[in-house]
Amino acid sequence: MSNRATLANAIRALTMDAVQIPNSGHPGAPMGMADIAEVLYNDFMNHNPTNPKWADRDRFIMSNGHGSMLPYSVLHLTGYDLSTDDLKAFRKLHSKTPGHPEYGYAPGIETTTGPLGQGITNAVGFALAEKVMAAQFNKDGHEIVDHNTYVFLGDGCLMEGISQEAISLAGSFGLSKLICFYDDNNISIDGNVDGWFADDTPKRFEACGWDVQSIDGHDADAIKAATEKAIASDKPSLICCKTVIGKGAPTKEGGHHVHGEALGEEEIAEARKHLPWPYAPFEIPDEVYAGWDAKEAGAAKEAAWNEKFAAYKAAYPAEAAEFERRMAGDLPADFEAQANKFIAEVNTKEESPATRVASKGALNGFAPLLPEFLGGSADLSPSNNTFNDKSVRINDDHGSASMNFAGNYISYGVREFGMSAIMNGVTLHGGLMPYGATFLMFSEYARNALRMAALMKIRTIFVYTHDSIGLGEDGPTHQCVEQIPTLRMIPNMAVWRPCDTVETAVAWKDAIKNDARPSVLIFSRQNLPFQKRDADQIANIEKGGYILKDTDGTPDVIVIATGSEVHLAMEAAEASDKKVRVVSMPSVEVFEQQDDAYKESVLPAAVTARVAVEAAIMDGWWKYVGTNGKVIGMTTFGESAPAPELFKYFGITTEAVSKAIDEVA
Ligand SMILES: Cc1ncc(C[n+]2csc(CCOP(=O)(O)OP(=O)(O)O)c2C)c(N)n1
Ligand SMILES: [Mg+2]
Repeated sequence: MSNRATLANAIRALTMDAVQIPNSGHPGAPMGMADIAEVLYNDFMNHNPTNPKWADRDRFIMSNGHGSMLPYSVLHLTGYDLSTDDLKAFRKLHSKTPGHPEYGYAPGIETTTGPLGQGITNAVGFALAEKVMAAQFNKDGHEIVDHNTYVFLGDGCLMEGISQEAISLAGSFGLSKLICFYDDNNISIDGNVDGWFADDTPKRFEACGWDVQSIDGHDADAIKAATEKAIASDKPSLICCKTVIGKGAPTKEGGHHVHGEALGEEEIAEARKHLPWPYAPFEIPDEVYAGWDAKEAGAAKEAAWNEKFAAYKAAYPAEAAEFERRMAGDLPADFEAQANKFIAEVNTKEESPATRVASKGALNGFAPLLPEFLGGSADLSPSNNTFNDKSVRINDDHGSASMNFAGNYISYGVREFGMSAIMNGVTLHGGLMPYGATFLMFSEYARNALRMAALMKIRTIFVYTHDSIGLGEDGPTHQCVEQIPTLRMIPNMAVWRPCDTVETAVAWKDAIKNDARPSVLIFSRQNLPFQKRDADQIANIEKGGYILKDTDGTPDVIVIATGSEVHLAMEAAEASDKKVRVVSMPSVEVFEQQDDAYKESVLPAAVTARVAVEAAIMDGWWKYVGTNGKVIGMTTFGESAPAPELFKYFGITTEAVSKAIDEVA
């Protein structure tokens, strides 16, 4: 059997050789953290390489995602379906080994990392999901949910502001099964970090309620002892590991160039002597593979869990079936029928509240169907209307620090980015469907987490209220103008801006149903009038855009509107002596996904006289109205005044739509 140093050197060798092929990548972090990875995987990780999705596996997250060759090496060595050829294809088009770890490529990669700070925040979501699933499903003598979340992170993750949001929440929640290893190498890209990162990191974490240990990150015994202590702790744990970046590269270790530059053939040759690693590139001796191989042990661990689960299933068959359904991400079998029934009920009520209120109504309709909902808000629950009749607080709002993890609602505090990246972690963990809210304006604070959800093709639901100048007196700091159009630009993201109660319920249904993309649901602060529709029109809302009001024969003009401007279009159409069709387009992206025949039926190419109206920056609408069309929208920031005055001041009125109709027709 190989000794620990040799096993760790296998990571170093695979890293330096893989990075050398494209002459691009980051050898420093994997070589520096190799000893930690060796101890963690060989002594602690509960995982099964032949079933990377085993429900109760420990999760591993490389938050310093530039060090991607570390997880790739470990996954290869422990026996995942990641071959030597896959490692040689590092950073090549469509390889399983992209520059940063991407969810859905190599098996065993739990989340996409690279944007620093988000991996640790995802990990808080994983650890939170573990606690919630355990509280919801475990029974006396049946601990079917019981796993740790392990994180590697670097100086960069800790410099990012989002890490403070994550650390603070993990401490408040007491996420005792979250164990982080900090690659304390004193180096980031610009050099030695003392000039820009002089924090007392242990004190910072201690202040947030974490257990902190400081060790030599190259001392296997110390790593092992610290990990044992961290596992036993009832707090989240940080293990500060003093390391040498690029350890093993004889002339380059410890310097900042090794962070993100290939070592070069000469240095690699010297490293082979220095480590020592007397083997050819990608040659791993059998005894080294044997030292790493986790297939047999992993299968045994999973088999033991399967037995546990079988006993649970015998005692609690309904709960076991729910657990399996939820971990698979499937909706209840009758969801579609129940959802449509609910939407029909909403339609018969013909109510005209603000869509943020309609959203609460939709949650009250859907939440009884979906015990997997994990709701929340970044300290705007009363404004966002996200706390619904089925909501049960996890964190108390009356001064108790104790947690009720069997609940389903979280006050995230004022942490929009943290909330969003935590929700992504919760989604990725499985078993829960997170939605979280803030004002639409503060989607800006969260934006990269939205992009990551879209990139990972995961179902995270981002709820945003107070969508435009329609919020009124809070003024231009809170009034969205560019947010709606720019959110629409994120690939694989559905953005919904419904105009009334029925569209709101359909938007929620669509977000719930689509498990391969995130959704943004945008709601108004102000009341919006109910629109009458027939059954076909209601069915067509799910197509993103549909004819809300039509005329006999070919229309003279088509007016396209969303959200709070739909009723302006309807009023102008009523008042016009022209044949005006009104198209409500609550989701441009979903409409774009329809077939050409449907799109042509809604927006016939022959009808070129077109107007679009939306209280936002107008740029996106020209593709539908053409250069001869008219767009009514915003060109500047808002102003501080009551909403009706603002709509008048900015010229977003029924009269303006009427005038535009006359100008284009
Ligand atoms: C949000 C974000 N900003 C910037 C970068 C670019 N970047 C990648 S690694 C890095 C420095 C990270 O330093 P550290 O975490 O200490 O990594 P080490 O050099 O020790 O491997 C930077 C700035 C990034 N990936 N994400
Ligand atoms: Mg560093």
